[in-house]
Amino acid sequence: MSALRRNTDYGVYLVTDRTLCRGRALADVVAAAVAGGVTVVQLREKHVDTREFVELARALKGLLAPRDVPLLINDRVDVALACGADGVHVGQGDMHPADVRALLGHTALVGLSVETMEQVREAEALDVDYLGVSPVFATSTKTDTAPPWGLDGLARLRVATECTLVAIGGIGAANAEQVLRAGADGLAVVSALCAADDPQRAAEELRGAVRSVRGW
Ligand code: TZP
Ligand code: MG
Repeated sequence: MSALRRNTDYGVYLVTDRTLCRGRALADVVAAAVAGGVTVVQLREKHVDTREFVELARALKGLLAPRDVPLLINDRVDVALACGADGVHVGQGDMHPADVRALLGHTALVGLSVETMEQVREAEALDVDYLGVSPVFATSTKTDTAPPWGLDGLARLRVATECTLVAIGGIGAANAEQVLRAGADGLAVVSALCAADDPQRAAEELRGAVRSVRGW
């Protein structure tokens, strides 16, 4: 297993959404959030043409590489390859994780969203680095989701699998510790960072929750 796959800390995982950045440049929001302690960034673009997606990805990779923060691309293996990203995150309807792995190779990060226990069982047989527990809570950022796992569902998942669990959906400073105590290894957030008045401070708060639950 690669050093990247062994060492990546999913503690504070920023998933981007330019529409929530309130007119600020995505790179500025990401840079501030990273300064506050974001450990992984996923570029998620739903309504952009491919050329612009690659340009955005390349710019973010240039920003993140010197800071040693891995960049994942949502859905698109071709975009990840073009920009030299560290990995790809896919959902259940996207390219199969085995095909993503075959295309990206064994050093890359591959994440998969799971919405049911059956999907978790299937995922355990796959060579993925983490499962996105989606959604933990209902969220207005993404409305076409499966029913939320809730803290109880997350806690059940924690005892049912040894996979790395990254919780997503409705997470912010107010509930971060609860989500971690229920068993999440990491917190994936969109609006709590992209739409924050002060993304650096918001990231610091999430990082503080991770530190306090992990005991360091
Ligand atoms: N997948 C499941 S919920 C979600 C995604 C991309 C959006 C989470 O957004 P927020 O603003 O952190 O609730
Ligand atoms: Mg997807």
